[in-house]
Amino acid sequence: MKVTAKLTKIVICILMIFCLTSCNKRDQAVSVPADNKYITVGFSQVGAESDWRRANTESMKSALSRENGFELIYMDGQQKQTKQIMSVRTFIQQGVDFIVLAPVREDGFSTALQEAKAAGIPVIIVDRMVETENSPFTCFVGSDFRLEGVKVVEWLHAYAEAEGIDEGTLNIVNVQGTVGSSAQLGRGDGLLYGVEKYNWNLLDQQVGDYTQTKGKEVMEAFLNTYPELNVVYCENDNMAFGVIEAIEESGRKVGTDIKSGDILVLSFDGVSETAKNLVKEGKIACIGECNPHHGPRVSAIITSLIENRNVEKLSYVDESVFAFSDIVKKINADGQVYDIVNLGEQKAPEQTSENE
Ligand code: GYE
Repeated sequence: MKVTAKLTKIVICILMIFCLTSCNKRDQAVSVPADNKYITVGFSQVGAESDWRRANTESMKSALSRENGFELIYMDGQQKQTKQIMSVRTFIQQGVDFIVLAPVREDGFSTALQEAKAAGIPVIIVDRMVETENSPFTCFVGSDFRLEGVKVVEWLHAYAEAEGIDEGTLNIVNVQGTVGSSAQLGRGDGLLYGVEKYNWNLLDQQVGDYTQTKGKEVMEAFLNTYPELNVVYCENDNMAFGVIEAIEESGRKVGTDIKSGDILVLSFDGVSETAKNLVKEGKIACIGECNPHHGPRVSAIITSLIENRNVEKLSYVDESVFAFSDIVKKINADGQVYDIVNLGEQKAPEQTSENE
């Protein structure tokens, strides 16, 4: 027994020495204080407005955990830029090793980012972007929101063609995300590209701030003003949930049969089961997927920076397109072909009788 206890002590000592030397190696590369047991990361999150955001927060928290060697200081911006700027300043005062910022909008962060730069703290921008002029940051990882928009737009065009729907009869309203956020700017741009290319009628665009409640409010107003509307381009799934409620309460039908008077809903994210089930039912016709799992990506970036390895300035994640049926199998967006993932009821394979 005594021998086992001694051996255990020796193993613990070896492990401690190993840990200390590897921490020191990190210290040399990015000036993490030598007595720091963990890499401290201040993360300013946008808020908790959607299922996407909740999944993103979870991904960040689990990747940047103590178990993985991080001390995460998490701050919820409650969708307010002033709160996020305050968080960045607090992180600077606390002398964190890294700042991670998911900016609620693109403009308005330059002073705070210049202050972080002056303090020598690397800033990683996640999910949405900041405007690039005068806003210093180390690198960005997130989505190409315009491309997401173009994919959904190309799906709608291909669907209209496949169904023989005259595109001049498409009367679209846009339920927008938070104004000035990259997701709103990019997806909005994608829609305008489609409207111009295919001569669709864009009736109106109003802000729903990515929440179910506001999405519903905006849709109620649209339904009152535009009886001719037959397509809703909705800049996230949670707003789409509100949109669907509003349509159903108004007595109109949500669905994909535009010629028979259905209102067709398009959306973004595809993170929650609720959203995927709505696609299955045809209540959301198509979703441009938006990937929220940035935690492991951010931790890999931090590791690379610590080890003085090169990191890409801008990295965009791969995303696909979900639809209610396989009537459209592929689309071409910005010169690249994407397969459409059919979430609709799969037809059972045809039975073949053994006696045949
Ligand atoms: O689509 C939406 C959210 O920035 C990608 O923000 C994100 C968007 C996402 O709240 O649901």
